[in-house]
Amino acid sequence: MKIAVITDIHLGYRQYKLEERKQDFYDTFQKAIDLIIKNDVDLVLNCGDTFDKAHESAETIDEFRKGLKKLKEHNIKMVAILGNHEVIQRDSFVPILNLYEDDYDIDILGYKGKKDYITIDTDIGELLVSGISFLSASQSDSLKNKLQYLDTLKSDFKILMLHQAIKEDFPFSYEIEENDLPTSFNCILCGHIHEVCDYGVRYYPGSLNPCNIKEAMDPHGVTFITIDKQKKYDIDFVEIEQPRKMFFQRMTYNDDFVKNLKDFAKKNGQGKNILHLEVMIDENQIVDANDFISREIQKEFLRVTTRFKYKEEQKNNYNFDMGKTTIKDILMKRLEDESNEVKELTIKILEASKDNDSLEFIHDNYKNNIEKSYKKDFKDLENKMRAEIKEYENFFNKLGEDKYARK
Ligand SMILES: [Mn+2]
Repeated sequence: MKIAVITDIHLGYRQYKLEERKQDFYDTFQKAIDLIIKNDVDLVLNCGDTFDKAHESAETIDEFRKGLKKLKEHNIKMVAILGNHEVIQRDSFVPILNLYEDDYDIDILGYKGKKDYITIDTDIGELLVSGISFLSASQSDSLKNKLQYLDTLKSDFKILMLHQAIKEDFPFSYEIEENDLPTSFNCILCGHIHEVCDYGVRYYPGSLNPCNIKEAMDPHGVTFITIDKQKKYDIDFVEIEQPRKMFFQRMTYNDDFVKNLKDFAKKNGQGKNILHLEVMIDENQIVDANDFISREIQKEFLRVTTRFKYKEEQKNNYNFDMGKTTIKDILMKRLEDESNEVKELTIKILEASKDNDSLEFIHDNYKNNIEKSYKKDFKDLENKMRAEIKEYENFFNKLGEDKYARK
C-alpha cells in the first residue's frame, strides 16, 4: 500500500502581489500531481489549506480541477480535509472543495455534512482514513469529542488527518495538546505547520511552497508512505524543486557594499529570483542606498525588498564578543527602557530556557498568570520576546551557515 501525502498547497496565494508567484504555486502543485502519478500510489491524502482563501477565482478553482482530473485518469483517489485558510464559520458557507465531489474521486472528511472517516480494502487489510477539518480554539471541546470518538474505531491500519495547531508543536496559539491526541492510530498526518517534521506517529509533510522567506530555507515536496503487511511503514519525502529561489541577505552599508551586492545580484538574481535585503546603515545614507538598489540591483531579480536598520541601533544590539557576552547581556541591553518587572520576567524566562523549555514557560507562567496583572507591559514583552527568539534563531542559523561555508 502506497500513499502520497500533500498539504498546504495554498492555491491562489499571490505572494508579494506577484502574478509570477501565484503561477509558481500552480506549477508546483501540478509537478506534485505528476510526481504522485509517476510513483504509482493507491491514494492521495491532502491535509488542508488547499486554497489560500475560502473564496478563490475561477482560474484558481480550475487549477485544482486539472490536478484532480489527472488523478482520476490514473484511478487515484484523493481524501482531503479543510484547513484554517479555507473555512469560514458561517452556516451558509460552502467550501470550494465541494465543487469537485460529483465529477472527481475526492472525499472531504470531518466537515458539516461530510463523513468522519472512510474505509478502503487494500493489500494490507482494511485501511481506515479519518480526518477532521479545521476547528478553531473556541470549538476545542467538539474537536476533543471527535478525536475520542475516532479513537474507538477499529481497523487493520488507522490514519488520522488533522489541520490544527498542537501545543507541543506550536506553543503560542493552539487548539489542542499532544495529550488530547488519540492513541489507536498508526499514523497521524498533520497540515498547518509548513515545515517537514517527523515526530514518529505524528508527521507533518510541510507545505508545497514556501509562503514566507523563512520557509524558503526549508525543502518542500510530497511525502510517500509505504505500508507493509506487518503494518510497518516507511516515510519518504521527495523534494520538488522550486521555480525560483528566495534569498535573505544581511549587509552593512560600507565601502564594499556596492561591489558585494552587485556581485551577489549578478550571480544569484537571474532575473527571476527574489531577494530580501536587510541593510545596516546610517540614516543619511538611505537615499543613496535606495537609489543604487533600484538602479542596479532590482533589474537582476524579480523582486527586491529592502529593510534598513540604523547602524547605531544595530551596534547597541549586536556589538558583542561571542566568547564573553551572554544572551542575558544582549537582552538587558534591548530592554534598557523597560520596567524592572519586565526585566525580572526576562531573567526568569532565560533561566527557564536553560531547560530548553522557554516557550512552554512563557506560555504557562507568563501568558496565563502574569499577563493578568501587568497586562500591557507583558503584552509588549511577549511581542518583544517573540521578536528576540526569532532574532536569535536567525543569528545562530547564520553562525551555522558561516561555519559550514568555511568547510
Ligand atoms: Mn497553511
